[in-house]
Amino acid sequence: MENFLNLMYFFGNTPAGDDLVGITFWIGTMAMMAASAFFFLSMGSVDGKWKTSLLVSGLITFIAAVHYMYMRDAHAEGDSTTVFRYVDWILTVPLMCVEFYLILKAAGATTKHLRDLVVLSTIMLVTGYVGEAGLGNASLWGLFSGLAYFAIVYMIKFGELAKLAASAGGAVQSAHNTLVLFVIIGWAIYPVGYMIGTGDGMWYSFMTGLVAAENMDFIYNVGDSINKIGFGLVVYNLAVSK
Ligand SMILES: *C/C=C(C)/C=C/C=C(C)/C=C/C1=C(C)CCCC1(C)C
Repeated sequence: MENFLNLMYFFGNTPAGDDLVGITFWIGTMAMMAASAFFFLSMGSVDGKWKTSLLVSGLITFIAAVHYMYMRDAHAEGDSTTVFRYVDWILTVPLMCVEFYLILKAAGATTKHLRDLVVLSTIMLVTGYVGEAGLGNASLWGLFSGLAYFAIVYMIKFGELAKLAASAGGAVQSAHNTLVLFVIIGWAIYPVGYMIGTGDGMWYSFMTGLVAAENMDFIYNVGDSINKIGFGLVVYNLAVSK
């Protein structure tokens, strides 16, 4: 019993029933942990060429699980989660770029493609951090971030990577196309959360009128679960396809 209680302490205190953000940090931690175990354990049963892709899927959700524990505690203390959030993203989003590269490597993707994606995602996140942490005008820095986001979408949807995916065809092409959809639809959740969280006094303050600013973390948590676990499942699906 004592050990069980210690274990529960490790997972943290359960949040109050009406604390939606706290509950999603708590459930998010569990979901990311479960997904990591699934992706790591699946490595043993897939073709050798996909093992690294599954390893990366597991690392993405594992890194998020660890940051969710910190964010859950910070939230429970009433502290800001912004630094943990962006440290998580600066590690996991480049790993998502690695997934695009690994999937298309056999079709001719080069480390230059990977570098371009990583540079763009770093610009997207660093400029977003400046705006969200209040180090600069949130609207202006959010715009810079959005431009880098569009450049990423362009690269994978219309650029060379899209052409390589088309040349590969079959399961590789459809996995690439599904990941592209995650980036276009799933990643678009984040700028919405950002506008809600930073809307005060901005031209987009109507967003905060729709959903209160405190819900920014809730929106980010939903986005993370969809995107991080979703990305991993697309890769898993490719790895087990014939
Ligand atoms: C696992 C975490 C992921 C996939 C995080 C993705 C984050 C973004 C796509 C963030 C984008 C932003 C903008 C496009 C503009 C406003 C600032 C950001 C950083 C929220």
